[in-house]
Parts: sequence; C-alpha cells; structure tokens
Amino acid sequence: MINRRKFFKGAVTAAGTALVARLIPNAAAGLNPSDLSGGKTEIFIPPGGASYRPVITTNGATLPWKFVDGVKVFHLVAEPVTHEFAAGLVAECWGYNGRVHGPTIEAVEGDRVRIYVTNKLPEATTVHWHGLFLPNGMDGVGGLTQKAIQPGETFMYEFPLIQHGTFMYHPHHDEMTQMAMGMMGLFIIHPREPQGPPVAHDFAIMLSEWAIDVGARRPDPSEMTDFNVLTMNARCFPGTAPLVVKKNSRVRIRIGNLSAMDHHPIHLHGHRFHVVATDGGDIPEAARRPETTVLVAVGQTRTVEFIANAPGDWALHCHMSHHVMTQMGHKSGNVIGMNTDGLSREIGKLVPGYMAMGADGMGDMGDMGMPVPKNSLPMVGGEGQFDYITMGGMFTILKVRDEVPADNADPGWYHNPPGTVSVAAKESDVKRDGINI
Ligand SMILES: [Cu+2]
Repeated sequence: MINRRKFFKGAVTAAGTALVARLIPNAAAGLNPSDLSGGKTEIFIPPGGASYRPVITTNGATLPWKFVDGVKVFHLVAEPVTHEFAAGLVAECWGYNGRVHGPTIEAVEGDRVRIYVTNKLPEATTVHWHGLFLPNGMDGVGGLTQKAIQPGETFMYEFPLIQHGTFMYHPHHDEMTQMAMGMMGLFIIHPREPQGPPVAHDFAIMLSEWAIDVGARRPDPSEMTDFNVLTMNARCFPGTAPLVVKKNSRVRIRIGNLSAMDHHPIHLHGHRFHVVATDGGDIPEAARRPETTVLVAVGQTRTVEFIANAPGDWALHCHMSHHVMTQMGHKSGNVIGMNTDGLSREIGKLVPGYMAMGADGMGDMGDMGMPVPKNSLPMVGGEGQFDYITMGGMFTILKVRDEVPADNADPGWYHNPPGTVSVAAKESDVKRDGINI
C-alpha cells in the first residue's frame, strides 16, 4: 500500500503524462498494455512512469482504457454473451464487453480510475470492486451503497487506487443469477514501487463453476450443489490455454475464485511455489511457506510465485477429482465391479443399443468415440501426447521450455529426453529385481 505522500507523487506524475506520451506514442493514443504488446509479455511503461509487465489472462483479455486529464477511464458493458466452454459446449451466458468472464482490469497503484458501467442486461445490476479500498458509495452493493443500474442505464464509478494486488469485480445485485451466468472479472493493481524479484511471466486465472444440464443452452442459477462445468477463465480442459514459460524463469500465477459454492485446491505438478499475496495484501516473506497446492476459497484471491526449473508438461488443476470432470460424469449410476452383460441384454430389449457403462471404471469414457449428446462435453479430458488425458474441467498445463515462442503460443507437447518416460516394464527388469507378477 502506498502512503499519502507517495500517492500524491503518483498524482503529480500522472499530470506529467505529456512528457511520457512523447516517449511512448501509443500511450497517448490511450491504448492498453495488451494492444502494445499484442498480449505478450514485454514490459509496458504507462503514462505516470511506473513500469509493469502486463498480466496474461489465459483465454481472456485486458480491458482497454484511455487517459483523460490524468484519469484512467474504462468502460464495462454488462450484456448477454454466447460463450464456448470447450469445443462442443456453447451456452447463452451473461458477461461484459462481449466476453465471459469480463476482461481483466489492469492499473497501477496511485492511478485514479473512472469506470463507466452500461447495463444491457434484461435486469438491473451493479459492479462491486472486490477487495478494493474505496469510498463507501463506490462499493457497488445494490440498495446498500447505491441504486441498482437499471437496463439501459450507465453509471460511473471513480476512485483512486491506494493498494496493489489481485482483486476481482462482480455484480452485487441478484448475485446468485448474475454470477452463475458468468458475470465476474479480475482487477489487477500493479505496485507503484515493486518489491522483490521481477517475474518473467504473470498469469491470471479466475475459477468458476456452472450447472449446465446436458444438452441445455443456459446455465442454471438455481443449482446449489451439483456443478458439472468447472472452469479456469471460463474454459474447460481441453479448451484451456496452456501456461507457456521459459525454463528457470520466475513465474507468478494469480488465482481468484468466484464459484458459487466450492473452494478449489489448485495443485501444480513438478514444482513448489510460495503464496506471496492474498487479496488482503502481500504476505511478509518470513510467513511464506513452500507449497504445491493452494486452497482458493470462494471470494478469495491467492498469488503464487515460483522458479519454473523443471522442463516438461506439468498439470495445473483443481485437486477435487469431481472438478476435473465434466457434464457426463455426474449423476451416473455406480456399476463398478458389476457384471453388466445381463443388465444390458434385458434393458436392450426395451432400449435397442443400450449398454451399461462404467463397470471397469470411467477412464475410457472420453475416448471410446461414443457420440455425446448435443451441446455437451465428454465426461473427461482430451487427447494427450501419449494417451487420452482423463481429466477435464478445471485443468490446464504449465509448459516449461528452454525457449518459448514470442507470442506465448502453444509449443506443442514436451519432447522427453530418451529413457525418462515411464513405460511397460521389460521382462528382464522384472526378473532382475525379483518382482512377482
Ligand atoms: Cu475445485
């Protein structure tokens, strides 16, 4: 958090925009960092003088802004959006600026922001700036701190950013419906005076969960327990973009959770990280513990940092096993261990072609080539390098490479050094080690 004097200094620097704008013509044009970097990771120096590395919201976008008399001006439009979760599942959702979730808002501590919110939904809404220190009347709680924004109306929020960290925004009017329909986004405030080692890659991921009945076209906001579509930045694996990083680089991942009901323990393979910040602020260095899983509870953000020192394709996923499967896994009967031949024969008399599934486990369900119902996802996963990956939903891949493509494009599967992949044991190995099979 910056003190009063530093904030004043920031405000003065913002007034010196013209000088900086001469150095960076695009900044004067009011382009946002992702316009300048093409969504890549070059350092951007905004008017005001503070430099920061733009966040990469995988499968997402950053909200454009422009400078007007030293104020960073944004415009959010709440509206219905047709959204694809992964190839095969499209739903009519609600979001912002044509996106589900809304674009990431990115600014610098000391900035003054003015955010217009236009409501193109069929019902009233508000926007709450989750975790921010601001005047009470800017907090966006319908009825409590402001009138709700009626359809067709545009409201204005304005406040100085007097802290840094990873925050979120979401409606605080008919929350149950609007958040279940996808209305949420990340709000990143970079420090004016960064502490600690700089990171080479800065990712932001919003976790969420949805109830979309198989074949349905709309999320069901009334669902309380059985969420069957679990997402990172509103996408299910294999629709989630990988996190592509350079070997031995310092990586930051910011994770927010605005799921309706579930906390998510997010686990990273092959590495350890430190939780360096929450939405309450930076964690003092002496209080940071090495971890491989970070629990991100509903309404929390957690920021982790680590050195990506292990080349490979590493899973990054929610460790709740029902959160890495999708629609078809839910509400299926338990037939594990049963001989279902007779069952299939009997039911087959009534339902031609019926086949009982799952007697040998469910790992094969994704790649059996069975057609899934219209507008739904297979129960699990997607194609991997070696076999079918039997995880879907809240799952993505950290790809650590010696060299990364300039545009952070997917570099393909990892080429494992010879002899470093687990394979079927040879008879000679088994004999040598006295393993009885
Ligand atoms: Cu989870």
